Amino acid sequence: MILYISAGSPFARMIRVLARDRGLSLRETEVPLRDPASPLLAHSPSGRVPVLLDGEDAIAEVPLILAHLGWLPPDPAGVARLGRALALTDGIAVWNRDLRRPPEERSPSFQALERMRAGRVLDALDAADYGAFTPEGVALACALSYCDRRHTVFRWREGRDKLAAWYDAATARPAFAETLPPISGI
Ligand SMILES: N[C@@H](CCC(=O)N[C@@H](CS)C(=O)NCC(=O)O)C(=O)O
Repeated sequence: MILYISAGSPFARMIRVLARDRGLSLRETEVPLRDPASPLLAHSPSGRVPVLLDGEDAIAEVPLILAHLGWLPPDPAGVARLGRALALTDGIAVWNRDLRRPPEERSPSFQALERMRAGRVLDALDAADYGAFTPEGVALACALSYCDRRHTVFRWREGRDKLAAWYDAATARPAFAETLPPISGI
C-alpha cells in the first residue's frame, strides 16, 4: 500500500507513526500540496494528505484510514479522545493556514478563536488517559509536535507541565524521531 504524505503534515504523521509502531510497511510517497501537477490528484482530487492507496482505492481522512486498517480505538472513550485530538489538530491547522496568508488577508479574530479553542481542548484533557501507543495518544503527540516545529506561536507548554512531561515520554521512540516534521519558522 502507498501512503501519500507531506513531511510537515501532522495528520499524515499520525498514520506514519502508527504504521511504524505496528510493523505495517507502507510505501510513503511525498507529494507537493497545492500543486496542480501533483501525482496525488490523479487518485484523490481534494489533494489533501494523508491518502492511503490500497489497490485502486484511495482513502483520505485519518479516521477512515484508521478504520480501514482496523486501528480505531476499541472503546467509545478512546474514540471520544481521538475525536478531541483530531479536532485539536484541525483547529491548529486552520490557525496555521491563516498565518501563512499575506498579512492583509489574515484575521486576528479568527486566530484568537482558534487559540482559545486549542487551549480549551488541552486544558480539558488528562494526558494520563492518552496511551502513548494508542491512536488517540499518537494523534495528540503529533498535534503538539506540530506546534513545537511548525506552529510555535502556540506555546502550549506554558502552564501545562504535566502535559509537557507526558509529551516528552510519549514521543521518545524511533517512530517519532523518524517522522520529525521540518521546522517552518511560524
Ligand atoms: N481531515 C483531514 C485533514 C487532512 C489535512 O488537512 N491535510 C493537510 C496537510 S496537514 C493538507 O493536505 N492540506 C492541503 C493544502 O493545504 O492544500 C484528515 O483527517 O486527513
